[in-house]
Amino acid sequence: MSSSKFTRTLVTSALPYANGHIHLGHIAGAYLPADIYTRYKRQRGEAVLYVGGSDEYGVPITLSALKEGISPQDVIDRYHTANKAAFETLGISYDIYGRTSWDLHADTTQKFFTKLYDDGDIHQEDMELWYSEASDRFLPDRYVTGTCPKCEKEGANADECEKCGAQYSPHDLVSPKAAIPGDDSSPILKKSRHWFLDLPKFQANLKTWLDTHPEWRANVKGIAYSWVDDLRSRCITRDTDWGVPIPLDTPEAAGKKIYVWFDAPIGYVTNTRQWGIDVKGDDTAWESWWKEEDTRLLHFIGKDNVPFHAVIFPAMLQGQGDFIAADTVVGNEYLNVVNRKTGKAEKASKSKGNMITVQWALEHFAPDVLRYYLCANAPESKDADFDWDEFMLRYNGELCDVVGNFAHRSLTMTVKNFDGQVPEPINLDEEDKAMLAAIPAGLDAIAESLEDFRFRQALERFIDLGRKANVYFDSRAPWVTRKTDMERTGTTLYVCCQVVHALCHAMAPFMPDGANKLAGILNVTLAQGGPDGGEDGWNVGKELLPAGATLNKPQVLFPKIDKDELARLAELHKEEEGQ
Ligand code: B3M
Ligand code: ZN
Repeated sequence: MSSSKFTRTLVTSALPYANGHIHLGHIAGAYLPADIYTRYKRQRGEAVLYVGGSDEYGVPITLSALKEGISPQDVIDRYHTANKAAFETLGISYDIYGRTSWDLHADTTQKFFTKLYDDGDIHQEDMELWYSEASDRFLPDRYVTGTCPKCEKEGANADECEKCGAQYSPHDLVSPKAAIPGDDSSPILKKSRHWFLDLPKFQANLKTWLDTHPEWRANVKGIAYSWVDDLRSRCITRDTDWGVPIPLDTPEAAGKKIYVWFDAPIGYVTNTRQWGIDVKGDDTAWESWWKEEDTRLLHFIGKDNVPFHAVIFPAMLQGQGDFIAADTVVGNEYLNVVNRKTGKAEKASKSKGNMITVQWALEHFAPDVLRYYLCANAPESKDADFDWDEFMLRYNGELCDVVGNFAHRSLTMTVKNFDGQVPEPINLDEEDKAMLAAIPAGLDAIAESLEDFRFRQALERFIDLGRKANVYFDSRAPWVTRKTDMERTGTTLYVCCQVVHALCHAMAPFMPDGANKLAGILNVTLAQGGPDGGEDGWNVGKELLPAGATLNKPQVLFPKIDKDELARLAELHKEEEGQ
């Protein structure tokens, strides 16, 4: 295990824009893997802190506000509240879910900026930018559209064309027009002072740091190296009134703000700070998480955010002088959606109406159901497809039929025939011993996959332990031996109860609701852990329940999804969320 030189782990998940509802693709990529990892670490008794929150600045938010005729604050309040609730219901167990609109965040961001500025890592330049005389304002990014200089299609963005994929300088956009409600005038180019982060200064150190991490996923390394090899200064300010103010007392900085991609990752620091204030009553508590070499910093993100987490933010951290660097950036690919009519996978997009929001999914499915499929089918090393039918088949056929069914038949037979108690084992034979030996081996194998961020494999290994248990159960046939040999039946069910107990602990990071239910039936406690660490509760799964331990009334852990109901919901989704 590579985590030995570390005594605490700081886990971050990308901060979703508070400009729309999070959807299942986001969950499969940046949130569920981070949550499973964090829950696992807590269970191990390792000190771990999981920070997340909303990303609340940037042009898309002001544009939404303009379109709806409401304030940017209204937009972020709406989506921050909705997304925070969706994460909670799904069991994404943040220690804090913060907001970049907090005053504390402006303070943290400005400190970052000032340190870089004072050290000469930020310089200023005058740029020529589109300006609307009609609205008396600069038109950043998506506030301008025009004709693509390459394919000549209309409706191209200021610096890229979504139709042909071309990227160009805003000056090359043909027939530019303002793209804000009530203003489609032709803008002029006007001079504006901006601030740039001198990324080339950090190039050598970034390269050395990347070289120390050959173990990263290939997709992340590839993108990171291609950026580091071609580093340019980046503009980190914008002509907008929605953002963190530039901490410079010059007339040129007035009315401008820091660019959202500069402040957003600093949100991780802010949210750690706020956590320290809330939980420890101490505004220095965050520092050990960001400045001490024995902290392991991990970022969980979607592929499109790799350059910011593997190059730009690391440079910003380096420039602070006393911050640690990330140990791993876990970047995920995309979750496409299979069209039920054509059977073909399509990119999830708002315009296709095939995005499944977490909010909608949770109205119709239990959190464990979604967590199971999204982990079993996570886009770890390549894109994955969300397929409604496969979703049902895998959940029903694996989690319900293998693990749920094994636990249920073992526990109901035990409770019914042995007075609600774990029976006494008499004469364990080779088959019993082999099954008992599979428990520590199985838990170790799952742990190994989790330590390596192979969440799909970890879940497969969990199901494999259930498969072995079913083979054992069928071979011992306690429903037959019950009629002739109660001793043999008791021994079999003793072994089965031990596997159920192990499955309960191993299930907890993936399907916390099922694990809690099962722990209640078994009368055992699952380790909670947290930022201060605790006892190792993972290996408790390897310990044996004593004969005579009392069991509570079994209940179905994972109810099956009905085929017709699934078809109805897939249709309903199209009506309610599709376009
Ligand atoms: N809000 C983009 C996204 O949601 C951006 C991530 C910020 S992470 C610091 O994918
Ligand atoms: Zn084009």
